[in-house]
Amino acid sequence: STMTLFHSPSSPFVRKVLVLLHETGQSDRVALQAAQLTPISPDAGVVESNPAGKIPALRLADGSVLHDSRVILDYLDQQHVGAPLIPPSGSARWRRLTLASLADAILDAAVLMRYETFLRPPEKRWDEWLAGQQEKIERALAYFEQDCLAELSSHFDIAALSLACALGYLDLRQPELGWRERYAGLAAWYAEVSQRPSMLASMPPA
Ligand code: GSH
Repeated sequence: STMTLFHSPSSPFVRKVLVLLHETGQSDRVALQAAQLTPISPDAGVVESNPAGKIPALRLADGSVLHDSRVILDYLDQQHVGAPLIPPSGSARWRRLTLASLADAILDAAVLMRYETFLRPPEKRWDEWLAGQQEKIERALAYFEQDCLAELSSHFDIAALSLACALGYLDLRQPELGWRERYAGLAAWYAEVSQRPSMLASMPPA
């Protein structure tokens, strides 16, 4: 393979890259390099490639490095000849990228909450801040449920795969959230898309 992806099996942002690679038939082009990292224990190899110390980062054949996940997905979507997963132009492009951004916002909030509860010493936790992150997730889910079900079902592109990875991450880190009880449309949609080979192949370990 010609490219190297800094990778962790539980990172939902990495999963977006894996899903796009699978959906576009490019999985064989990328070697995975395991990285274990948190904001308080950075990975030296990752930091060398991405000063932000975050994954995913993708090293190309010429040694240059791309990050973050949005840039990597944009790049990889231009490296195959099938139907693009990011609309190349027009209002569809901005709409689908905005929905993908909202899915990423769910992930940003959920990853920050994970650090707050898993890394931060209990006596230093800040409940209002956690509640604020949870509200972002709830508002985004409600918006997807109320306004976007038809759009999501139309095709499995950048917007749909980003939300699918976000819902998968909520199942992993917030199993008690019970989002399916409040968002039946999303639950039905996710039941279907989570069975796609790309989603099954990239499932995080339990
Ligand atoms: N906006 C970034 C993207 O879309 O790639 C977010 C990536 C991100 O937050 N990655 C997490 C990470 O590397 C792992 S899921 N965290 C380490 C840190 O924040 O130092």
